[in-house]
Amino acid sequence: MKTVLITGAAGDIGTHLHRELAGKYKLRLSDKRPLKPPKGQTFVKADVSKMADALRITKGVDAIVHLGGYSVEGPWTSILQANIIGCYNVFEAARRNGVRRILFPTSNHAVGFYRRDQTIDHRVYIKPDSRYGVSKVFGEALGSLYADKYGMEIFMMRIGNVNLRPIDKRRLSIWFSPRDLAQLVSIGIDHPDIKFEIVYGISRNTRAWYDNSNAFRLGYHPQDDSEVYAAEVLEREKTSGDVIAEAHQGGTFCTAEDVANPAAPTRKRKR
Ligand code: 15L
Repeated sequence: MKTVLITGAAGDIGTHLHRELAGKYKLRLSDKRPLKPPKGQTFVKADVSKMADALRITKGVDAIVHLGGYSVEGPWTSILQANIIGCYNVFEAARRNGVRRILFPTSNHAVGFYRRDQTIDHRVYIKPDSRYGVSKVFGEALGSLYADKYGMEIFMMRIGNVNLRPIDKRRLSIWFSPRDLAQLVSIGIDHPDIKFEIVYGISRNTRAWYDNSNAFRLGYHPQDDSEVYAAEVLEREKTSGDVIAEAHQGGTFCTAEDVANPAAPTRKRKR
């Protein structure tokens, strides 16, 4: 059984992922927040913005799913620390420890300034919609470098929105159910022929803005479609009056300086 490190395991995506992958891999969970690991999984507390921590947690694993980071638009210092320095440390620690395979959750916000009437595939030029989106593009570029220069195997998932159900109109296009997430991550871990791939992390949504043929080529067969929830979602939907947000795939990330941080919902943040 492969040993897989999941960083950011206490976050939203991490929680869905380690529940879905339980029993399939030997999971080593890591986060800077405390986490009680489910039976059969281990937990190591670590802050990957420190290289020593990154080196410690990446030792002896077969693959890394690097979810740890600042997950929305926000202050540059937080993004720099978590998504630029932290991301570099994980890739570099993996290289030094001889770990070949890294799965990186880049984001729909790396390409969020494409319009909603456009269909894009994995080859389009990047169009980040936020500082956060730029930090995800940094991760994509770093992955490309580590694949070409060091022969590492890098699987980039431009993730939409992971949730039990799609929460609004925009998310009908980018919803990613937990079981489809687990399937795509398993392909990223187990596919024998990964050098550097970009795929979209979404379910088989009727309203998708992505041509996800690269994921399908690698064997992805998503089971869920947000359309099942469309009527109830659209009934609740109110227009925000933000024409830029509503015209572009990245939504409010295209205009907001700060998007509510699910990891710290009550804390006041300094700029
Ligand atoms: C993301 O990249 C974020 O990490 C997540 O919190 C959501 O905001 C998601 O995008 C989204 O676009 O819904």
